[in-house]
Amino acid sequence: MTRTRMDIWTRTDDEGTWPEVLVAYARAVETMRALDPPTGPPTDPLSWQFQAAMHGRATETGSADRSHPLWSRCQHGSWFFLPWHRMYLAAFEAVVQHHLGDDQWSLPYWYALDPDRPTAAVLPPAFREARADNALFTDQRSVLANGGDPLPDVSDSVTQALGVDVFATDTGVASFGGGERSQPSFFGEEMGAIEDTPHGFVHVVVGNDFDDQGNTVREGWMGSFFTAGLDPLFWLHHANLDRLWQVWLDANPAHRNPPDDDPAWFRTRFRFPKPGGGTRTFRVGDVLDTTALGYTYESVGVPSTFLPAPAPVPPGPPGAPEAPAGGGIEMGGVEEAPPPRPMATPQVVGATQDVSLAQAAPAVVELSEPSDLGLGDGEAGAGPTRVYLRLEGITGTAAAPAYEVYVNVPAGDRGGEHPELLAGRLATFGLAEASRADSEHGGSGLTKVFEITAVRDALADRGRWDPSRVTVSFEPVLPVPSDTDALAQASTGMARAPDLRAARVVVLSA
Ligand SMILES: [Cu+2]
Repeated sequence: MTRTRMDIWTRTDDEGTWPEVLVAYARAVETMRALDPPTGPPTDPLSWQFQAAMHGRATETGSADRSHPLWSRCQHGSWFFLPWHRMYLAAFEAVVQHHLGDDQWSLPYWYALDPDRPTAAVLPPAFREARADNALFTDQRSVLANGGDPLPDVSDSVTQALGVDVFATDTGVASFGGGERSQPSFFGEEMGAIEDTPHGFVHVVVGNDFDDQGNTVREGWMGSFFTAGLDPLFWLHHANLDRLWQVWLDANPAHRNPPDDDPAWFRTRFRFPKPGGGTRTFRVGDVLDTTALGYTYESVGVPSTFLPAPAPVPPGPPGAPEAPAGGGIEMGGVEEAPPPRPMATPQVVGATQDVSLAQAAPAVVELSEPSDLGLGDGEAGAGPTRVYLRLEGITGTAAAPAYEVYVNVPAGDRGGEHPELLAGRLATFGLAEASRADSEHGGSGLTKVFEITAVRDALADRGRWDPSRVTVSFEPVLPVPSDTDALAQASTGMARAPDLRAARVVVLSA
């Protein structure tokens, strides 16, 4: 029988009575914590700290602890991000079921940045009840999160992510799920749209406190790879990311997972402890259908803010009949979407090196050949040139939870006055880990790509596209808790000013 993972806010009533699924979850968390030794590393694979260590655990010097073969194995910055976390959740769900003696218990999800439901941007009440006997509460969270304030509304990033048309890419353009990699990657460097915001943003804002300038004043569990799984809320947040993968697949018939004949995707396997001893190995190809893993989601509806782009039409020889409207090709009664339009190989049309992203002045990218980037090509039938902004090698030790990235904001204006110039948001989860010299890629940092075709078009419509250069400005997203006294108390330590940099800011056309 297929189980349903429920939306935690639809299970929450006004009286604050805990839904049964959370009463059981809290019991399991207690049981699992009791399996951890009072000090020292965890030893029981079914314990709370061990489960969290599989995502990440830090050594004393702050590097990834791999002293156990199952530790520090999370996948970020690549197309393995979504499938690895799906496996991790399925294995965790089985552990909770085991402890509860209930094989029907299903992990609920928290849709923190629902464009249609701003009220759900608040932590569910059970996680905020500050009692010593509440296993779902921790003070290792931000004042904003535990205070019941809504997270800053960046829900349009969810809408934007759902509109990204490819799951993964090896050409440096924007993707939904992350960059293609031939090997598992703790920090694959190239984040997909879904991994950045909503995923990383929720991590940082739930975990860390910031002052009103965006300086980090306190770090909690959700803010770091090495501690995130210790927060019981982590699992509900990731259930939502897992759900959004299905929402993306359903949002447009042209959306699809990487092909199953790609062994680097389909056959890559990961191992997780299972109840009763031993481990269970999943291949990526085994987890592409949630019903095969025994669950579905209460809702996988696309937000009302999402306007599906018309399905792309594959190019045919001149004079060939056009593909049917709507992009569907009837084949034996089964609607089969055409493959996405083959994209021209992206070309670098401008780049600038070593840019501070924590400064007010915009970065300037001179375009190598003054270019309209294909404006007007639309009439020629080839489709307009698509334009991308790529931020490579983003490093730093401290940053605001996210930055809004704007293109060609007029001098003296703030980006917020020009929503049509917003390229997207860059969340800074994983920044410090990816910047360490002893990390997987020697501290080469994160990479984030935005498609800015619509921004280019908006500028051109106003006669403001500058063919010789693109300017890029970064404005911090500042979470401001209503309980300023609690924030002042939390921030007894030193405020760490953002030192975010990008090795290269690149404009691509395709
Ligand atoms: Cu995460």
